[in-house]
Amino acid sequence: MKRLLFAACLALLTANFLPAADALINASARQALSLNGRWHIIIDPYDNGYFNYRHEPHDAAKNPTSGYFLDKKPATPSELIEYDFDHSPSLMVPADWNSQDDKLFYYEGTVWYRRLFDFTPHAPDARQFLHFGAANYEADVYLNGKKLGRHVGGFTPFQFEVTGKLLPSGNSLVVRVNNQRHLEAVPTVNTDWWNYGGLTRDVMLLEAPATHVRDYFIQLKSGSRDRIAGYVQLDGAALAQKVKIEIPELKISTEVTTDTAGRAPLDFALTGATLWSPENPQRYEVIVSAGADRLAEKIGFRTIETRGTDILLNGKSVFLRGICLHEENPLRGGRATTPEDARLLLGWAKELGCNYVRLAHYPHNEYMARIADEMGLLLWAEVPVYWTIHWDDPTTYANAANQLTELIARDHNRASVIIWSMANETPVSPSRTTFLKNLVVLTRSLDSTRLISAAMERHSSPEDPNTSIVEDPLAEVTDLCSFNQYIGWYAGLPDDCAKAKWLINYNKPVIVSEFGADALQGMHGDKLARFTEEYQENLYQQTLPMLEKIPQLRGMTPWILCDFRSPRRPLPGIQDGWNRKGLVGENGTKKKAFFILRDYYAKKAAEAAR
Ligand code: GCB
Repeated sequence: MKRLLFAACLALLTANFLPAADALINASARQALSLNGRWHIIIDPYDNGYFNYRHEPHDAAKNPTSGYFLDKKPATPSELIEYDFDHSPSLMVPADWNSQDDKLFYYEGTVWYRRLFDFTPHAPDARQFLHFGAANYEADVYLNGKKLGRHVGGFTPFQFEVTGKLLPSGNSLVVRVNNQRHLEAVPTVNTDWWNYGGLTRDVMLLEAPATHVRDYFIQLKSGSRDRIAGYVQLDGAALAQKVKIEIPELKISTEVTTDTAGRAPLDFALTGATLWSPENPQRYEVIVSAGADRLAEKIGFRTIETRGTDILLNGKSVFLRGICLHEENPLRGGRATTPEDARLLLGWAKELGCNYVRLAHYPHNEYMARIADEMGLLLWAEVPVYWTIHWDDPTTYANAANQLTELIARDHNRASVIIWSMANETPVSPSRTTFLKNLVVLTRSLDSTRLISAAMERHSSPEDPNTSIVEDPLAEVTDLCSFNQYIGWYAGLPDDCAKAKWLINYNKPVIVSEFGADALQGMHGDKLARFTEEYQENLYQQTLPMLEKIPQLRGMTPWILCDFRSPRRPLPGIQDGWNRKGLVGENGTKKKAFFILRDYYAKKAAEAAR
């Protein structure tokens, strides 16, 4: 009974996080009016535009006052309105606010954004959707003075249908974005990255035919190298109709009929395809059409599975030569938002000899996965279930489940994405394990074609401090055994690596999801002098052979490609608000350890080619 109640409660709470994963798939292929560019803003630290002076939300208050920042024009000259978007400053979208204005560098609170636009429909019966790539962390969206809804979660897309609500000219779109941290949120208050706020990803007004393709899942069937399995999902009035899927280069054309809910399973032969791999990231144009709607994009096909302690890519054992990444452009200092940012970061990973990247610690923008598809990089994608989440709070679970669902919905056609990660360094307890196991069940129900993991932890054996044990009940249900370890930085000195022994009793592939040391680029000294490039180099030199002693080792993602901003790192003259574990410094210069890892990966690649 208790369980039933919990489930019912969860269903209700999940409903509160709507829209969950109902954003249009392949949004960038749609007819779109870009709303990127300059938006007028009002900085509102007391949330004056949202709450009245009794601290009731205006949304709910009986007597709304003039504080409601909805771009209202005074009806009479004497009407009191205490804000004015037209004469307020502006910020660029997409971008974080912190790196655009010194005043906003440490800001955590509300900023109101306003954008005016005109609109002419392209087809008389078309439907329109306001689509946000992401807003960190909470967004309340208003069009022409009316609330469209709210979205919670800083890194995944959401949209609102606005059909019939648009004017030919002078539409006013107002968004309240709030990036305050909360204990019960996902992530919680405590992280090791910058809490960039704002409309951090593209904003678009999308148009789609009255009945259109909302979603499709077109990937190789789990365990098969020549059959596609998946589904198409329509949205609109004519839900039951024919949908065509074509892959012209392979001369594939197949038709399915959707049911009255607009859904049809897909199951057809993929003959003659070259499978996608990092060495040959072959993609094919896939066209999905239904009535007046036609969507196209390039999709790669590959399989990923485990057998014993091996990871098999297209049936062949693969070693994951990886690196961790934050979604930040160090050269500019701010959130990475553009295709150029993605190419810069993934380009450095390629130079390092990587075939794999861990996108830490939250969903990165969609360009990352699309460009990884194109460049041939395998990906680990993650949700911000980080450190000490409120495991017993059903709203926290609903929030995490919603963010995970939205991430999977957005990227489930990307060949590059091979791993969904549930969490990072979470302290083992019964309620934490239940929480994460529930996320695993959810993920398997949404996508049976990819591997599931989480960055877990190791601890030292009470009998022998040099023996590291990895033991976590979560590892019983994940496909990989992944863990972070910092021997030589947070635990002991690099020389300790030589004495290290491992006790990992899982017959699964092991991925070391983090190791590293801080080094200020250009700071030199003894190999035991903290924060020097030599210390970091020494740590890499000692760590790599230590990890090779793990028989199940099938990959690694050292921490981290680039230095990144973090308020946890105040050491003056060295950190200055940056986590310095990057292999590339804040100015783009490579540190000595970069070349140690590059040489190791060159050796691993040569071994694999033999
Ligand atoms: C970790 C965390 C990562 C931190 C890193 C560090 O274990 O997963 O988010 O930034 O260590 O530098 O301490």
